[in-house]
Amino acid sequence: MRTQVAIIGGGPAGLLLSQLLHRRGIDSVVLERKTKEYVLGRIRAGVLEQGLIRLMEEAGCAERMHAEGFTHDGTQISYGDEMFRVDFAELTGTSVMVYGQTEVTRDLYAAREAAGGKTEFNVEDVVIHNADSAAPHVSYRVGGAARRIDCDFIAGCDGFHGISRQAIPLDVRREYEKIYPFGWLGVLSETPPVNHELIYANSPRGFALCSMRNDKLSRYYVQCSLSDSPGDWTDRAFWEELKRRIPAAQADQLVTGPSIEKSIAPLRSFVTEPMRWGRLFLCGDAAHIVPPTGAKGLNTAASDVHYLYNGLRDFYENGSSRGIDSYSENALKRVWKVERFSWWFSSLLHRYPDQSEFDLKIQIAELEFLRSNKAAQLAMAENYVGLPY
Ligand code: FAS
Ligand code: PHB
Repeated sequence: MRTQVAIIGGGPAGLLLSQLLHRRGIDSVVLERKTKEYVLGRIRAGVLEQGLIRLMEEAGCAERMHAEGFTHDGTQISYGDEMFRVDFAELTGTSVMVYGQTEVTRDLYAAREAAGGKTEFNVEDVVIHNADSAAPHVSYRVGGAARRIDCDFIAGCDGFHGISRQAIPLDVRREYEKIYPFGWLGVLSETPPVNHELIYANSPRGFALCSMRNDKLSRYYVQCSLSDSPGDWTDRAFWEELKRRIPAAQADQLVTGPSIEKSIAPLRSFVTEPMRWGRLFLCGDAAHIVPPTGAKGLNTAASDVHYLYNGLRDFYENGSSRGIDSYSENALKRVWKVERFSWWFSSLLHRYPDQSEFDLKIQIAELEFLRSNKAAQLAMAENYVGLPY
């Protein structure tokens, strides 16, 4: 088989890139290790930046998002029984959208299918060949049969546990990592959200987050030990712990119910450099990971796609390699700013085992400063709604 762009990974990064390229008449094939149902079954991000919203519009996939998504003009931040609001709309003139990653991915799959896009599921043994040549190819197996795709370019959109990053030689690749000493236990429940906006909660017992997917489907998280597993937490234990970590007024309003999904995500900051090697370009979690505190994982996959899509367009439409040659540098400039914000917001809200009494005082002082200072709120809001591409 031959295509212009071979895309490894059928998550949001790979699908969005494939759909955008298709809209410009550029051919791609998506290789996905799992089934579509498995990909759609993963419960992940919930907040979209304006940049991703605009890309979904450009991809022709934004109708349901605009119909069912919720615009959020601000967020609540609580510490103990104190709570204050950061007003994104007033400070930045823009907002974010609450619309689950599952739905973004569902819309992208629907668009690819409607366009007759080629996605191979259940692929195995994907190997990247000759990425540092003008004639790269990808080999893989599906249903036991060996396959090969000859292409002009390869987009590694296969997430943190994919194979693309490893295709960049160790003497070329630099990796930067910070592992956080805790995880997030997440619960999805068919209950009305406790608040119409998100609540990011700092409490002496640890971080909590009150989020949602719609007015009948809530998403909650509590910081948990890395040694925990979802089975260690009954629904009752989760709800009782969540109530201890949010202000009493909200805890009293909390509607609990059976969990329909319960999972634990470890937290890490991770960046690999460069994000390009020859004709191979890394996108999304394949190149970088952030703690989910700042809701940046999915949104930074989107900004990578923006840079790569426009670079490939420039190559095919104008014969210019300027966009693909500057891809890694441009993407990494924004990635590191997102890493900084996600690290800062995580440091502000979580309890760390090695925190001293002084550290805890500084954390509260930082929260009080954010509460009282418009410049501090503007800096937080500009990062949260999404830095410019
Ligand atoms: P993805 O990991 O979504 O997709 C990669 C795809 O490649 C997968 O479908 C995988 O099956 C496939 N793949 C892997 N290896 C392959 C191979 N060898 N061959 C073919 N296909 C292969 N972000 C937030 O903003 N908020 C959150 O709350 C949040 N929660 C998260 C919870 C968890 C458990 C995880 C892991 C991530 C979470 N994230 C969150 C981050 C997440 O949303 C990612 O940023 C987002 O999925 C990135 O999209 P992709 O880069 O497409 O990677
Ligand atoms: C979510 O709704 O899953 C969510 C929202 C905001 C975050 C992280 C996760 O920062």
